[in-house]
Amino acid sequence: MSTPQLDVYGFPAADPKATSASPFTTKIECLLRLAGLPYRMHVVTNPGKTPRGKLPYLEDGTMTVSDSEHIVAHLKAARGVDLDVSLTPLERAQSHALQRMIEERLYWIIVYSRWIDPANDGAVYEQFFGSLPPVLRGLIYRSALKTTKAALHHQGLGRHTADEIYAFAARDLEAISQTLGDKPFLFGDAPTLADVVAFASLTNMLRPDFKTALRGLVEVRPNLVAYETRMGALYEDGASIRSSSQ
Ligand SMILES: N[C@@H](CCC(=O)N[C@@H](CS)C(=O)NCC(=O)O)C(=O)O
Repeated sequence: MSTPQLDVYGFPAADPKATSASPFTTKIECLLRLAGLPYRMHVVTNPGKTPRGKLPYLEDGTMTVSDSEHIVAHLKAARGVDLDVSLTPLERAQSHALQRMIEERLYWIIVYSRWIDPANDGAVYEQFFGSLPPVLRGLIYRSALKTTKAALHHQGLGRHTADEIYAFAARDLEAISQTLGDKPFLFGDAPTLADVVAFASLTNMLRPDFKTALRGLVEVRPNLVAYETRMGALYEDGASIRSSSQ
């Protein structure tokens, strides 16, 4: 029996020079590319119609796997993808802590910087909803903005000032920068899952055309800028294994 095709469902890029606007979608694409596993990409714009209301999700034959963390576990169990084989137990623990910081805190700061920061007023409207018919655009944008504001409020970040939020980001970015030091990748000479996760967020801070203080906070840390370029080259090298669903 032949191995089933992998189908990834995720958000599109906000602009042509960027990866998916969703760090979690970028993470799965990057992991598959580093692992050399061909996949078919399905661009989805309405996460409300997905199995758990979030992107990305993966179809592997008859199995549907939602949430990037479950997808990583599935790819390890079903396809033998494990970028962390050579990490020590201590490095695995450090990698886990870094990933949670990036995905559970920095992620929300990216969301804040795009949707709420007054510097970006209107940018999300154009970049995420610009392709919708004009009658629907305003309606869907206002509903998504309301949901995003509520999510940031409940998460807690939305209760702070912009200066406080970007000060949180600076500390998180400094932690990544110090962990990286002058090594090519976070845990040495080869990329691991933590690099995939860090790249997915850093590239989303540097590349898309949002006026965000986050870009400046990355740019003052030259090792992070060079690292994003290094990971970006690996990501691009794997582009040929992606096919489009259209
Ligand atoms: N823990 C999830 C987070 C996924 C997530 O937050 N996805 C966002 C896009 S970056 C999403 O689908 N948001 C749509 C919504 O909440 O309505 C994962 O790792 O996949």
